[in-house]
Amino acid sequence: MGLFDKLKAGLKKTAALLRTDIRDLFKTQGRLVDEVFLQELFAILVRTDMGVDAAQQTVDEIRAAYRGRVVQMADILEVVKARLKQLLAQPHEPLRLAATGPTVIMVAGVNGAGKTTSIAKLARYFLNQGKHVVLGAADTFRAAAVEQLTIWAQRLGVQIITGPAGSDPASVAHRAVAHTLETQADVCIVDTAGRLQTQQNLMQQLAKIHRVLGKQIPEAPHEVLLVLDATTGQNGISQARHFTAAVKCTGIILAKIDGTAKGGVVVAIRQQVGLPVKFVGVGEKAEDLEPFDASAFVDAMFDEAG
Ligand SMILES: Nc1nc2c(ncn2[C@@H]2O[C@H](COP(=O)(O)OP(=O)(O)OP(=O)(O)O)[C@@H](O)[C@H]2O)c(=O)[nH]1
Ligand SMILES: [Mg+2]
Repeated sequence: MGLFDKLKAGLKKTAALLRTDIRDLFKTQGRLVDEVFLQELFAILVRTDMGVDAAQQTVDEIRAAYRGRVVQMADILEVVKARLKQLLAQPHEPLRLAATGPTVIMVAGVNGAGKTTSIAKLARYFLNQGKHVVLGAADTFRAAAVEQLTIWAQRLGVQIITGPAGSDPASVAHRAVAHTLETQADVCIVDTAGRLQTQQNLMQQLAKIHRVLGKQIPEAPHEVLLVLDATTGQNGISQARHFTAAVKCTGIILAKIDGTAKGGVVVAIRQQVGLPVKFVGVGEKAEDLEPFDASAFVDAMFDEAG
């Protein structure tokens, strides 16, 4: 499957809902743009979870362009897509890699968001580029978490550094980077816990891991990727605020976009969280990770709406 096809498959639920909704809007050939039409369109856009603000801006633009005129579906889609692409625009930022020596990536997010799976996907992404990858299983809170990452490491054929359950996660992270340096691997990806006894403990732990990595390699971690679960909708926005308060996150991986019809949430996230979306997760397999591209994303969302 090509990149766009995979994205399309990932956004199938969102596109299907939009397709039905937008077709309903145009039951007759063409439609008069009046306040009733604009309200209906607003409701459709809000249902994608893009946020009231983005939906309002889009509807305002359509009102300004077409009020009192009869339009076809294609006219409306063109304006909606252009506006969303504009709202999603971000500096083209691929992952920041170390200029020399290994790149260290720390991955954070609430429990169940998709961290461990996303790490496997990132590992696959780097392996595809011929890079050597080391994983650090610094989620020592749950024994099953280490097991899960170990299974991925075996499947992908990459090295993994673990510690006993309950041991200091920062020490696991430290050993993972040490191993990366020793073996001259290219990338070290560090998994972290999504839940501890308290939220405060979790945030302190993340901050400590971050500090330890920075002591080993001055620029590390080169990326701190926050994994958000698209199926929890705009919850992700408040999660992002909590995490960025504890560690400086550098980008978002929006996981499980395939599990929701509310793919528009990426717009709300982009608008309200000052972080670039670097990847979207489109399934449970290691290859189900797509670099984020605003234009392709919007096209896939509205695929076949016309
Ligand atoms: N459909 C789909 N499922 C996903 C995706 N990413 C992760 N999952 C699933 O979501 C569930 C949780 O993923 P994990 O990677 O274990 O999440 P985590 O953040 O590491 O969870 P904790 O370690 O408990 O904090 C698993 O069943 C994954 O297979 C995705 O992009 N699409
Ligand atoms: Mg995990």
